[in-house]
Amino acid sequence: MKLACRDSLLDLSEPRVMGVLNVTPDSFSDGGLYSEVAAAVERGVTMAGEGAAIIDVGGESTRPGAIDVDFHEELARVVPVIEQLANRIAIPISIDTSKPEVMRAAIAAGASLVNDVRALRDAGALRVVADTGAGVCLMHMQAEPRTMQVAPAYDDVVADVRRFLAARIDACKAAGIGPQRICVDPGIGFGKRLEHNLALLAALDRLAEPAIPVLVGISRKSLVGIITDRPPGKRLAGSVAFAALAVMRGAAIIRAHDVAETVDAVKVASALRRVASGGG
Ligand code: 7PJ
Repeated sequence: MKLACRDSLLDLSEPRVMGVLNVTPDSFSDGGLYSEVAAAVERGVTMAGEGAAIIDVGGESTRPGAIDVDFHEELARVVPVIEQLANRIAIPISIDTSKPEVMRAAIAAGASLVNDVRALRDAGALRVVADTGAGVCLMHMQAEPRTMQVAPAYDDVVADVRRFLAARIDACKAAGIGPQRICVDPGIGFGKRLEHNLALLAALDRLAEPAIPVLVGISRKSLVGIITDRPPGKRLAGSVAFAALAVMRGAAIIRAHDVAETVDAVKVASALRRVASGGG
């Protein structure tokens, strides 16, 4: 399996890790630590050295309750980081945004993958990805970050998410974005209770047709906190355990803050998955 991102083809024959690079002052786990450009760039270079296959740069917090960021401010945060990082690392850089203006500027600065928690539903977003040849991660979210954890409800969460992702894949294809450029994500914690998150993780191999890679972000999230009774800074072991299990369930890309540890867990799970699926 491969993911086409502009002029590069990301090899997903082995599962990969996407390193999270927040350049937001209010991200719940990094607390603005990397808000300064130089520090953010160094952090990205470090994650690439630790084995990340993608660096995901985000300038807008999507944590539950987060306030919308003005797009000028988001641009001012992410563009310099992407420009400098693109000169330092050879792996694809993704831009975590829903705003078409930010997507376009980030791609011009060197990003080749759009990671959109709104799955390109904002006006003009499909056009930017279609025009630029960027890859895209289509994520499911119920409601909006400000309200999504108030009362998440589904008839059948797996069927609902699968239907949503299939509709967004169709919208991409209609806009001229080929399936080789698309990966999908169930959006763990985005308008979901613990039981919804667990049902989706148990059904990762049923969320899309087998040729479409599945990306999952579990790192430090509240489901890990609920299960292990740990605050965000103490969720490494729980996050890494989930990463390994998500790979066993078919995940192609794991989005994580703790890259070195997650890379090891993903390698271990991948070795076992190969044997379990008869691949030797
Ligand atoms: C995700 C994301 C995720 C994708 C965030 C956090 C919250 N993008 N952006 N999937 N989560 N594709 O990192 O905890 O799960 S922001």
